[in-house]
Amino acid sequence: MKNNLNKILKKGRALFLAYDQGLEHGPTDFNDDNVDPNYIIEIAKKAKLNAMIFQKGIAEKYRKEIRKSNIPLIIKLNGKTNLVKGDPVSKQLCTVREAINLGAVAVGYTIYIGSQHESEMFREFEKIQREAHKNNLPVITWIYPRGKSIKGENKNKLMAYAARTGLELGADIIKIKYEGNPKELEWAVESAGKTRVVIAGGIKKDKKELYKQVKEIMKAGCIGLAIGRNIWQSKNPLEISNQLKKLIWNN
Ligand code: FBP
Repeated sequence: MKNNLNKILKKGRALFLAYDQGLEHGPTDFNDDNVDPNYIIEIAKKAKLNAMIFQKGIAEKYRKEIRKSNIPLIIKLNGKTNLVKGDPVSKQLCTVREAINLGAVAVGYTIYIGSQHESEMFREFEKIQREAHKNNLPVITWIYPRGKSIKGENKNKLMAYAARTGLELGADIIKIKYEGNPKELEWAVESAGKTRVVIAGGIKKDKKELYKQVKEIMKAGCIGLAIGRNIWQSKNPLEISNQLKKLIWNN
């Protein structure tokens, strides 16, 4: 595959702005400002972030504004609401071809390892990965251990399983959650081999706590973050973005 990762990485590192929470959690994550996709596009543009991550609907409706921002677009190809209970499954909502036509330079896909529906997502991902690579598009895979069968498992230990799954399935970048143990995260990065690792932000935390975690994340060998709420729920998203950039690139 021709390496198009340079379109979304800078000096091998990344700060991606995630904004698919409207589907995943509902508008409960939003206020009057950040409910508007234009607010997110402006943050990405002003803070010169590596890329923005949207679902197909936002990519379509805000196409003009996204193009004008000159910030690379990553389209998330699957998704789900949190209204359905039980073991999660996230199915494809947009094709690789549609994503390319909407201007995406990379695509994203979530897999819930441990879910009883894991194999359905594996099957779908396998086709997406092949088509994306045929078109020189990097694939970012959100890998979150979920479901009844992982109850009681050590979340820190599962980071490495998630990371390794990404390598085995052919992801270019995997996005995992940091569970707080730096040594286990280092092992996860090692387990991911040549697949790069970025970390999700999670619910909005105190700035100091966030910066401390990012230092640990970078020290463990991750290439950066794919983060949403901690930036766009902040009263000062540009200040947070600039500080995160310092921690990612000056480390
Ligand atoms: P945040 O930084 O806001 O946590 O976003 C990261 C992310 O992976 C989003 O892309 C996604 O919508 C959300 O987390 C899913 O989180 P969860 O499945 O834990 O509710």
